[in-house]
Amino acid sequence: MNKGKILLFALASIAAVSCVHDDVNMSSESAEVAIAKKIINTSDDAIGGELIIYVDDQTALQLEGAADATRSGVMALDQVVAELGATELKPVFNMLVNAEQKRELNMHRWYSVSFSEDIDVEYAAKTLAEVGAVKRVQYATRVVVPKTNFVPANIDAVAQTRTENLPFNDPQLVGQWHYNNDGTVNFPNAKAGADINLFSAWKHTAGRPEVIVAVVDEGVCYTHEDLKDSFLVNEAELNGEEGVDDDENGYKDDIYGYNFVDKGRITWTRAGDQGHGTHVAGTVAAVNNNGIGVCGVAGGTGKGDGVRIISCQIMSGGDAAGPSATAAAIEYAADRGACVLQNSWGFGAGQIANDNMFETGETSVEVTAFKYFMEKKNCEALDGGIVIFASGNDGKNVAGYPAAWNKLISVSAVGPDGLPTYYTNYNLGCNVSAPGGEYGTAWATPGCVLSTIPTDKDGNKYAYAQGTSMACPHVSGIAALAISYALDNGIKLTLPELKDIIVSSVRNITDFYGNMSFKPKYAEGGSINLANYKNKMGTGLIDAERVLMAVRGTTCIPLPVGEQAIIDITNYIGDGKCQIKMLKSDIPEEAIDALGITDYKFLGSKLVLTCTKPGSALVTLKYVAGGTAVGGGIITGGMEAQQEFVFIAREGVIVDSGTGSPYNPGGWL
Ligand SMILES: [Ca+2]
Ligand SMILES: [Ca+2]
Ligand SMILES: [Ca+2]
Repeated sequence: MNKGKILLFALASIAAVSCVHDDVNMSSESAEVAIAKKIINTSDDAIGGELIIYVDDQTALQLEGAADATRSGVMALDQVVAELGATELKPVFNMLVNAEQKRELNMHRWYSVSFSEDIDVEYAAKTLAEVGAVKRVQYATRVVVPKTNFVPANIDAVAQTRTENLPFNDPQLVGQWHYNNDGTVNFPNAKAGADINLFSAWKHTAGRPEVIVAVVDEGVCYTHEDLKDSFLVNEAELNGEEGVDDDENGYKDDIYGYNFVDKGRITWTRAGDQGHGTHVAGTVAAVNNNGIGVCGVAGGTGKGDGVRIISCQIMSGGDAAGPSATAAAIEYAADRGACVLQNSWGFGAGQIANDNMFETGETSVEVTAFKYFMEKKNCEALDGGIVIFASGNDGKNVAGYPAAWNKLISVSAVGPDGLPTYYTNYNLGCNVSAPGGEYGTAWATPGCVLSTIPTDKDGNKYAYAQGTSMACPHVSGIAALAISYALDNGIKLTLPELKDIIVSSVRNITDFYGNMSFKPKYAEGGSINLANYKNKMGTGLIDAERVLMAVRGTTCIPLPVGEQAIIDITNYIGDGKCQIKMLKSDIPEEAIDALGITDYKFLGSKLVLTCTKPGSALVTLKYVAGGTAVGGGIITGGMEAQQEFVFIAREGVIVDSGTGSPYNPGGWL
């Protein structure tokens, strides 16, 4: 039967049953408007054969008690469902787990309606919206599966001149410039410091297994040699029966996560699978210091102490899940205990115009799922879940959705030169930057992000890739480190506090574009105009150690290596003008060793010192608050006070986006 025939048939049916529609008493014009307002998104890019509806509470209750899954007992709805020949009317969310909290968020009111793909989906949406019990109708718009070129890593072929001691023994860590860039990576104008400053962050923590990161992506290869020990394993399913939901959580055999596209086990070997999820997961949680492969941002120290991941598979064989399955994947992440949601996926930039359109009266099925994730407290150190997104690879001055939504952190990408990558989205809706890597035609691939892939036909298990998809898991890993560090120190963070810490713990990159106006598009020819990106790469380049020190409440003082530095404490205490005198403090031996500090002395409000090697150290500085001497005895004077700082010495780029730094060494170009 062709589409036209079905349409005509359905129109005739509606005319016959219109007396039961609730909107029948309205004027036809206002009824049209009311119906249109119920419809979320547009049919552009929507798939046929599925719509998502949000019903009123009474109907939801009736549906829950209904014996037939396509019968609500609400006559108007049942008639439309029958007209559409719906094969399935099923709840989007899983009320078997944590039902009470889900009811408060009205999650029980979302249903997915499946019907023949021959039926015109716009017509079906309008017909459902005409039913009074249906409060919203959402098109099943699919996200764009990111197309990524993965180039197998052959570490021997990579021209690495790096010789400094690395913190862990993983052989390919030397190629992971994005963690700690000493400027030797084979990339034009590579800049030391264009990285997430991870090595010194690892001195504070490298993760904790209580912190669960959900990787919403393609399936993650759970047999990978450098990832298999990083999974949160569902023991009941691991030791249970095939085809049985052993832990009664609504999902059969969800040992390492769940495949929301094919409804079953995680997969990564279907034709069309790229390895995208495995690459992203490796950046978060490849096992550190195991003598194998690469490192992950929060991959521990080799003692089984890294963060744990679960795979929430929303892409398979080049297909993306629709919104109901995506929403269920996000819900599943929360129900399995995740407190970080890693998302390198989304709609194309501009496909959804603004926050109002995305939230649509605060109710779309994805928004409902995100709200649940953000509200669910899964970790003692954080009162909700943090959601991190890639800003998208459209090269546009706006992030795609969901990344652009103001409740989520979205990540833009810089290259090994610290400059924006040609593909990254920037400006509107972009919150923070991280290394995403960049291909070049002239020098192979070492400027890309190096991580894990499922074993390819040639036996490669590691690959380079570029994209905001690759930048995003750096921030997810850092969020996981922040939560781990808070757990270590008995600190409890609220979700807004953690978001504030992440977007404010950055180094300023765009002041250092120098006189360079254009940057070549190394991979595709042409160039990008850097003026368009100035101050528009979110707040700046995220810095892992600064994130941890912000969790601790300790101010960072950036210092150069190999030249004398003057720290004026009034830049950090007071407004830069107040009367503060430093007191002689002993700089701890540890700090002197870590930074190779020589010739330090206190002069008025200033500490003068020279760091001879890169590193970081905690230092407590003492000062007089009020007057120029401490009061006591026959002296009326100030009070002795002290504050802890962390000194961070880096070679090359040391850029402080705060107002505190008196240093402006080097510059970028
Ligand atoms: Ca299960
Ligand atoms: Ca099972
Ligand atoms: Ca490793």
